[in-house]
Amino acid sequence: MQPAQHFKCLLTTIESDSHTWNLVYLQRFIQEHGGLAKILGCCVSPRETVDAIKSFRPDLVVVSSVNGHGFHQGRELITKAVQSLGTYRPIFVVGGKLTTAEEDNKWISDDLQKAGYDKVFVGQSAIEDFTSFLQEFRQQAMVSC
Ligand code: B12
Repeated sequence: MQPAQHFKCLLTTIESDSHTWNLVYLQRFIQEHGGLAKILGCCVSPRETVDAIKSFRPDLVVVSSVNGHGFHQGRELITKAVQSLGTYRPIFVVGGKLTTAEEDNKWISDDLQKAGYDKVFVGQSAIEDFTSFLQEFRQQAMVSC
């Protein structure tokens, strides 16, 4: 049986990334935490993500990438989204293996948050931190509906 769905989530990736199991894993994970999660697919352009946000109107946008280009293309994506979305602004998070070096994680997190992401989930604690984030997100969604 599906758990109740308290928020809508769009699950997307960057243009170069063809990995898919990360998306499937996150979809199930978000569902278990009370979200309706729609996967856009692999190798998604910023334009496709922005168009899907406009039509699907999610509460949460999750960008997942593991091929090592997530920092640069994830940055491009949030820049485009901020420019294109106007006053409608869902929560944006990004995570996975965003570069090829674990030691980049601190500075890329800071940079991506400056560029517009609300949260960045990288490194060993990514799923644990995302769990706490989703629990809080779900609580807020239940209060506001
Ligand atoms: C399977 C696989 C492939 C398959 C993908 C098939 C498919 N349909 O998905 C194929 C063979 C196609 C492939 C291709 C490539 N791959 Co590959 N691939 C893998 C592999 C072996 C497993 C990935 C996987 O499915 N894991 C299972 C899922 C569930 O786990 P995950 O992806 O790690 O995601 C977890 C976390 O990262 C995290 N997470 C991910 N996103 C997010 C987002 C948020 C918000 C949060 C909270 C957490 C989170 O949560 C997930 C669950 O724990 C990994 C190595 C490995 N053992 O991880 C390499 C790996 C991801 N691939 C890699 C590379 C380099 C490539 C290629 C460039 C290889 C090449 N030279 O062609 C291409 C790139 C293709 C492209 N254009 O993107 C590198 C990436 C390097 C990096 N980032 O440091 C890895 C890490 C291998 C390595 N050690 O070098 N790959």
